[in-house]
Amino acid sequence: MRLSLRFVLPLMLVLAGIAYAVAPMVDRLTLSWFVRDLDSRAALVANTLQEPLQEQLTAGRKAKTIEFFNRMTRDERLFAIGYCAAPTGKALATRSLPAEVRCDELKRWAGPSDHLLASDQGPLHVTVKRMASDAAPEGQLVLVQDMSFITRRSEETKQYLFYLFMGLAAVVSLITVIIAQLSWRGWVAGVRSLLHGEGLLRQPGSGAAPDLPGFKPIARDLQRLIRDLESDAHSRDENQITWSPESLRAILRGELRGEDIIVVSNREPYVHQRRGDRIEVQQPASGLVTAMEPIMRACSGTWIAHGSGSADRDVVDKHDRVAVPPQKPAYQIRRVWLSAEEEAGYYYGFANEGLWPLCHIAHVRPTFRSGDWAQYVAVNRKFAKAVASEAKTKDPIVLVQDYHFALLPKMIREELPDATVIAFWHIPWPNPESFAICPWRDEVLEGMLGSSILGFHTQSHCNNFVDTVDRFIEARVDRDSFTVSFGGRLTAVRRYPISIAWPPAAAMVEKAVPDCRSSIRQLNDLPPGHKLGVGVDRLDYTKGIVERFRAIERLLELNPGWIGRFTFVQVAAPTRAGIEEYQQHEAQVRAMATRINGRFTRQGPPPIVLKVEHHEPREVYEYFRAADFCFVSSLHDGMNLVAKEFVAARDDDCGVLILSQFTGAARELPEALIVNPYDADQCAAALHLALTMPAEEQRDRMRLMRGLVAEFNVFRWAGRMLLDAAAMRRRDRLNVKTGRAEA
Ligand code: GDG
Repeated sequence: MRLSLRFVLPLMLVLAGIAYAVAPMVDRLTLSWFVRDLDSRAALVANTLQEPLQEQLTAGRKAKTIEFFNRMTRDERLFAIGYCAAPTGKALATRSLPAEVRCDELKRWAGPSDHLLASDQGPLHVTVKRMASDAAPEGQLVLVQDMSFITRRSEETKQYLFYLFMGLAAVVSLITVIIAQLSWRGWVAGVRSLLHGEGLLRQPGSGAAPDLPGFKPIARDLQRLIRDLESDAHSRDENQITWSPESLRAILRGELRGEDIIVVSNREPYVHQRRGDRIEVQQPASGLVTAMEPIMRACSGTWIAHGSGSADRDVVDKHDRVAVPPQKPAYQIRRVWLSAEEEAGYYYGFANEGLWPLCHIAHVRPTFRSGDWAQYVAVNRKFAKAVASEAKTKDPIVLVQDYHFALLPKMIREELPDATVIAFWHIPWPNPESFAICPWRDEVLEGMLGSSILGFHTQSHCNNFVDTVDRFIEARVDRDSFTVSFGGRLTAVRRYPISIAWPPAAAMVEKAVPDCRSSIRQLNDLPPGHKLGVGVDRLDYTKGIVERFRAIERLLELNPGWIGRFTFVQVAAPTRAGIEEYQQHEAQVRAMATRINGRFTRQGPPPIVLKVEHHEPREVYEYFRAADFCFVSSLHDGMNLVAKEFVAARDDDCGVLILSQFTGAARELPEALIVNPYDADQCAAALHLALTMPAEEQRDRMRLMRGLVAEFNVFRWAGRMLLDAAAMRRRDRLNVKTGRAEA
């Protein structure tokens, strides 16, 4: 309305001005037309009068002539008629002949443009025609015509003109306003669609956004620009933050305003075990737990996990919840109970005999059984129900962890359509050909695409996932934005390299490095100054422990001088012992250590000490601090946190990290000695290099690695995901709002 007034009023004024300026021109033009008409009319009248007038004059009937003239002037336009027999004397005329028209001054009206006479009666037109006869050779007829009708008509014309321009203004304004309104709405709809990231690019799930082809060429660029600006803003924000539990809490408060956060994982962060009549609390050996635990301490949500400890049921409340950490409770664990069959099918079967080898290129064949799959589906459903029952709001943020819960994102969405589901896949994602082995390939992919955000450690895992989706299911993949649109929903596939808490907990590093060196050597019957290497892993075939031992064997073959002067301690936490492949692997690792020790032990300590038992984190750190090097030889590893923990443990800036090129960590820690674990000679050379590396070089390398881990710590990992989730929630809310406004 405001727009219309702003536009219409000036337009009307302009047109009125034009009408005002044009009117005199039109006046002049019509006047000249009318004068021409009057001239020819006068000629006609004169011709008509000629004969009867001559007759009257010849007969000398003056009175009759005047009467004849009077009759003629009954015509409303013929105002007066007169006859001058000679240039002197009085005219024989009607009474209406103006006094200015005199016989002695007829020349005044003779010119072609001198016909006008202003009088009290209005404007008059005077025509003088020669009308000679024998009796009056200089006779002249005077015709005076009334011109007031011209003035009347001119006034009427001016009025019509004015109305015409006003009408024109109204019509032009109306058309312009309609066009402006239509195109404004079109723009608004178009820009709205662009901002929604919908419509113009025809993304499914966009609702009925209008298809405006004119916008298409710019839509992609605009979207990219918005994304770039967003990610620029993010990375600026990210870099400006010192990532710590406090900053993470501040983000949760500021960006998510204390929203409901739920974590779901198979493994629980604290396990209650019965030892005789005592209950012990254990922290499991798990990279996922290592990463998520400090996050949960920072944001105090609910962690839903399988209650696997022998005393777990004894310590929960009636809702199956227990507050942890035991010394200083900061968040809740909600335990989900699984039967032996469920655990066998879901955990040991589908997850660890199927998906785990499927996703790792470690040359162990995946085994898929339909019974395992059924349990996997049922347990995922059970956890989805647990999420729904733990949710305090209808739109919680749910962080789904790992390959045990590929179906959970979709199931959560069925229970809580407004939830923001962030799924993180802690292990690699294989290429499409490898993944195609899985008989429930499509169901797994569709389950994962229930996530709002799907995270992997590296870009190549993201690429593999997107390629797999593109190959096997009917989804729209956008490689610019790295999003997948499936079933009317969008999943952002993002790289979030995981890390560890920084700085490490004070308790982990409180014992001085020299003390750690001596106590660990003492503990393992090694002489002081004895060279020590460590490996810390779950006893898993993907960790390359066999290849590690082969490299040690090769080192001793190539450099026998190290025999008796160097020992490698392998801390191997038992894991998935119910699976035959793991039992065989453990047997193989044990046998190999025994064989190598048999081959290379002289009088001194053995080259390999194998500790197949669980260690507390503090003990693990003591090993890290005591060692000259740490060897991570995974055959394939999503990230590998041991590498980062070793770096974090070395606040003395000493120690060498030997790191497999097949870990995600190798992309972040190039200052490590990067090796191919399948190449025993290369690994042996790296071992030798590590054992002989000057302290200065160790320090230079270690400082760079510590800088990276400090900067890209686990709080940043979680913070980035949560910031992305917050941005996504803001965008969704805006879309809902603008969608409503459109309706
Ligand atoms: C998966 C991915 C990814 C080991 N032994 C003991 C023990 N550990 C701790 C280590 C470390 C953790 O376990 C192992 O973490 P990793 O990252 O090396 O490996 P996964 O368990 O396979 O983890 C992996 C990770 O998820 C996170 O996303 O990095 O790629 O495979 O923290 O110190 N801890 C205790 N006792 C032990 O005996 N307490």
